[in-house]
Amino acid sequence: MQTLTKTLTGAQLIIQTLKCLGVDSIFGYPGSVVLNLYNELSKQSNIKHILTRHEQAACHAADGYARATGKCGVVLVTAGPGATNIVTGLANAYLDCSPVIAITGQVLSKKLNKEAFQKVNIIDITKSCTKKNFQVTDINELQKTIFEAHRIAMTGKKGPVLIDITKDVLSSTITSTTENTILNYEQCNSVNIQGAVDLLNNSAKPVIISGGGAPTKAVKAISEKLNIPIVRTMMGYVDSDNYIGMVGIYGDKKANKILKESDLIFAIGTRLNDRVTSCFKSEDFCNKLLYLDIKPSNIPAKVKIVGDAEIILDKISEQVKQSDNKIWLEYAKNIESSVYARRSNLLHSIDVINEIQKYKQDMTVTTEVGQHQILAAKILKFSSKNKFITSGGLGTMGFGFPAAIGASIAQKGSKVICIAGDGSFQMNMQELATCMQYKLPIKVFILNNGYLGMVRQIQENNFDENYFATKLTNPDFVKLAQSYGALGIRVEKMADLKPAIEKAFSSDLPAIIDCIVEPMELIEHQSI
Ligand SMILES: Cc1ncc(C[n+]2csc(CCOP(=O)(O)OP(=O)(O)O)c2C)c(N)n1
Ligand SMILES: [Mg+2]
Repeated sequence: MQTLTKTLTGAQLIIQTLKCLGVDSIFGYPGSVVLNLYNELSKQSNIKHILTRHEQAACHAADGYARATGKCGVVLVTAGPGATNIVTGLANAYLDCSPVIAITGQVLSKKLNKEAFQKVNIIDITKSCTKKNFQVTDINELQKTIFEAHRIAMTGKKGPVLIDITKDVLSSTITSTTENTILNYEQCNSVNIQGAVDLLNNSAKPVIISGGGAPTKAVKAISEKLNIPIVRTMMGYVDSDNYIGMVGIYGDKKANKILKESDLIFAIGTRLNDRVTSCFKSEDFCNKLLYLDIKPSNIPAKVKIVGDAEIILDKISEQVKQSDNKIWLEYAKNIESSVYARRSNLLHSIDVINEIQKYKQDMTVTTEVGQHQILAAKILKFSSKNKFITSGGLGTMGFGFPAAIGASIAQKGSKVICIAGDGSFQMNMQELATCMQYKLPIKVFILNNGYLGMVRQIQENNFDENYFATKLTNPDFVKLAQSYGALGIRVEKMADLKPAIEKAFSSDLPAIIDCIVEPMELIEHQSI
């Protein structure tokens, strides 16, 4: 509880309120409309401002910060193009349930109904990719709106909230005696525990699908109590010997196989989007689905529970009988994994990722989007959920590098690895300048196949190898790194890998390791 009794400007009030919410970093990009707030930011040292080189990157960095810390990320941009540049970042955070507060500057309130330079209706634009958005035109609404935005971003299914603030609010003043009563988190509701217990008690071949919203410890506990094999989505993290593999169209064959053979699918903390479900017949899937998530969904299921998975799994665990699924679990564990198909003697992405696994220790890894992302998600092992940061729901090329900036800032400038494709990296490679400015020793491994590989793979399989608009003419990434003052290293064969990784990891500079890999590499793909 904190009481504010000073006369403050809107700009000062925003900073006070964010500070009170525990915000220590803001990712942003200035413009005249928000300069008042920037001026106040410059006068204090509690909140660090990180200037990116593009607003989209600022939003992804705030998102990466949120995923790395579990706290709310904050992005601050100006009106008009500043605001529209964060739309992809908001949609990305929205689909992956990452809590972000976006503050956008807006033209003077008296101009809202007139033609004005840089006026866009960011409220209408972002309605469908934020949990909620607010426009503040009155300083008396400012503080409570920020608290409410934070509460919404951090509560239930987390996600981005936008606050559009008119320029006059930033400079007007308020004498406030506002009390901060922070956060009353929602509890679970509509709980059909008995239905879940009955399904589990009567199942001989259950499987858990663990998604990005599943509580790691509680999933492990119920799986090990009942001998239930666990598969995960790309966003899921599993810490259990009962883990079988990743599920879905780019998943592991064995994980999909046991899902098909199971008699009960217990899906926890996942949206069950088509990346997961489209390799199963809908009725096969839904007829044996027990679905637990914090947000109501319209996917048909035998039993649905809406609420906090941790609390509900504990309740289910208490009531369910010790079951006898040992034979099923052993069967699931012993299904043979598919063999990775090499296409040549050239270096393959899988070689690079396997080598990174040997050296990465406890470093956070982010990825861009494409074949390299799927391979990283399947191969790399982590000590905790927030160590692997990837764009699951939106699949946003250009996310991984700025997300690594957010994660590195969250970890006080620590080394963070970004596994990138040559296509994706070029969507936000200007952020090398941000890494240099804030001395962030991010190590970007570009798996350079000279293609938009994942799309090229679809052309190979479905469009008679017509590689139209997927072949890339790339810059020299080593020279690019060097031009920013970063380290640039090229890897062309297996023997180059180890020395390159050692050199990159022992340096405090940002580094690009340009790994030239087999252009025609394929990743495992499954359909019905
Ligand atoms: C912003 C954006 N544009 C387009 C796509 C469609 N897309 C998905 S993967 C991919 C290719 C990515 O190429 P690259 O980064 O080189 O990765 P690779 O698959 O080669 O490993 C494309 C174009 C996307 N996901 N995001
Ligand atoms: Mg590529």
